[in-house]
Formats: sequence, C-alpha cells, structure tokens
Amino acid sequence: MRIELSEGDLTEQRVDVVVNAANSSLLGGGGVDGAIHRRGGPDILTECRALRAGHYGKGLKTGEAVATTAGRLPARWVVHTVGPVWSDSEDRSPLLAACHRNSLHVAADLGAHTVAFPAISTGIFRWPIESAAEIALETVLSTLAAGSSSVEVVRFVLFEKASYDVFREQADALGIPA
Ligand code: AR6
Repeated sequence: MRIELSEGDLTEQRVDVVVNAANSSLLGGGGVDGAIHRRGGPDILTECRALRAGHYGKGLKTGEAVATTAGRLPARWVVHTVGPVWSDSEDRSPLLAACHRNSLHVAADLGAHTVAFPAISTGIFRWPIESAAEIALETVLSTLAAGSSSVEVVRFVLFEKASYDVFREQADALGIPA
C-alpha cells in the first residue's frame, strides 16, 4: 500500500477511481466537481440523475460515497462523496474522515487498485488546508491498514502548489515516504 502526493489536475489521472468532492444533490457544481463533469461528459450526470431517481432520492448525505462510471475521463469510475462545510463553531472532522473512509470502501467494493483524491472540502467548503491534509492522510492510512482492501495506491492530487506543500509537510509528519 502506497500514498502518493501530486500537484496537478484530478481529471487527468489514469487511475481506477477518481473521488469527486460533490454536493448532496449529486447534480454537479463548481470546483473539482464542475471540472469532472466538464471533462467527463454527460454520461456521469445521467448516472447521477438515475441515482437520485432511485436509492438517493433525498441526495447523498455528508460523509457518504457512491460510484458512477467515469465517462470520458481516463479513469474507470468516479466515486462521489460530500465533504462537510467548514464550521467555526462545530467540529465536523468525523464527517471529513468519513468521506475518505467511505470513498475507499466503495473503491474496494469495485475492486479498484488505484484511487485519486482531491483535497475534499478545502475549496468552496472553506476547510483549512492544514487540518484537511492531516485528517485525509491519517484516515487513508488507518483505513488501508485496517484490512484486506483491493486498493494499493492512493494519490492525493493537489491543484495548487501551496496545498501540495502542506500535504507534503503533513505526510512527512506521519512518516509517509516521499
Ligand atoms: N483537480 C484537482 N483539484 C482541484 C481541481 C482539479 N481539477 N479543481 C479544484 N480543485 P472544491 P469543496 C481543488 O471547491 O471545497 C462544488 O460546487 C480546489 O483547489 O472543488 O469540497 C461541489 O458541487 C480545492 O483545493 O470542493 C460542492 O458544492 C479542492 O479541489 C462544493 O463545491 C476542493 O475544492 C464542494 O466544495
């Protein structure tokens, strides 16, 4: 099992699963969600609509994860998850951890070997990058250490150099090799 950090665009990753920082509507948005639907084409949205018409009639709850195929992206599946909006008054860290854990469980159910994550909640949802990096890395480490998963490589794809640097610093602190 390996954790990698990369500066770049999630929609260009040749992996089994890219994780989407979606919202509960599952019907698209800005940020990385907008980029995934733009680059992936309309099939992803068609599948998301079908999910809303079925089991996810009320939308996807914060912390949950669900898969669609990846349309024209060079990945096999998109796992959509909903990160928490940052709150100054409430500790929502367990929900941010749940996003990462549940995304990895869905990826493992698909038999995925390689998974790429963006920095969930750190854009429009305003989560401070230092805290997000720590939660994301710790949760992936503990989830993969916990047991038999098909997932062998988890790559965090950071859109900005500043975010990459923070993830690198937190990874060093957790003993994750460069
Ligand atoms: N590749 C990798 N990372 C990216 C990309 C990209 N192409 N584009 C943006 N980022 P955000 P959130 C980074 O806002 O905070 C949407 O409207 C970005 O710099 O995409 O979880 C959804 O529908 C930031 O570091 O997601 C929801 O409503 C990180 O991805 C809401 O935004 C996450 O930023 C979710 O907000």
